[in-house]
Amino acid sequence: ATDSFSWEQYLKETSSTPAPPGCFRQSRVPPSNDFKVGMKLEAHDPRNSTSVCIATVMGMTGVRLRLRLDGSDNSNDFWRLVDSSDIQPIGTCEKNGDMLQPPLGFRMNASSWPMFLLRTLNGAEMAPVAAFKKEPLRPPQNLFKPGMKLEAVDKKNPYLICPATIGDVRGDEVFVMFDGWRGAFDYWCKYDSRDIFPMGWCSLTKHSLQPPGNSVTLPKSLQVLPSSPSKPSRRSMQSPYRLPTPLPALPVRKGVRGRRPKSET
Ligand code: MLY
Repeated sequence: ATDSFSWEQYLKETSSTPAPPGCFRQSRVPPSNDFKVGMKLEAHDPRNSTSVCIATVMGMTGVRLRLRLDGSDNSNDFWRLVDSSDIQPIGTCEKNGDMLQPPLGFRMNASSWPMFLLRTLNGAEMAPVAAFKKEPLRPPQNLFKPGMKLEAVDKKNPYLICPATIGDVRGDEVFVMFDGWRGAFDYWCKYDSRDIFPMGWCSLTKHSLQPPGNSVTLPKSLQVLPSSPSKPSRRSMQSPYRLPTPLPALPVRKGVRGRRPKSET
């Protein structure tokens, strides 16, 4: 179902328009991904952004890297773009006169950090300097408007990028609503967030794009009958968005679900 989603058709079905590329802090021409699984680099600890740690590329999808901080457990992996300013070549920290830090939740005794670091870096494959791309500039202002469509990282499942809609705009922030998921995954973020992309980004960068969810409240006449009478499974929540008839455009209500978190990154 993942590859059956077509923006062209979906925009027609929802009579909507995409957010122009100039709204986003993303390169017009996506960078290349020159990293390899296993390479090491320096990364800001997402849970403690002032400290720079050693990270290993555990995997990648498109131009996004799945990273794990060395000395951390395997349940705190995070994703960064190859042109993120949160990552840098090994040696950068030292060049700046700083010290590499153990990650928050370092699994060993703090006193074993210097030796752990030495062993971690000894013989490690370091990501080449050329693999790190310059972070694009932020657009000078928030140009998003409610109703615009985009592709956005699902922060609860950060390996997923999904079709989304701008639900609201307040100052420097936008409310990202995930199409077909009834608000369960929506969030506020800064307009220059690196987690939001113009329509077509996934296809350009060979990242998979999830189809919209099917959790829209439809008139009875349009509802798809479940093939078996069993209770809906988690799996069925992910079924393709395809519906028997083109959907009427869903009204974009300004300020819906407008709970603002204390802070967002
Ligand atoms: N395991 C999750 C996956 C939901 C993903 C939603 N994203 C794509 C907005 C679930 O079924 O709840």
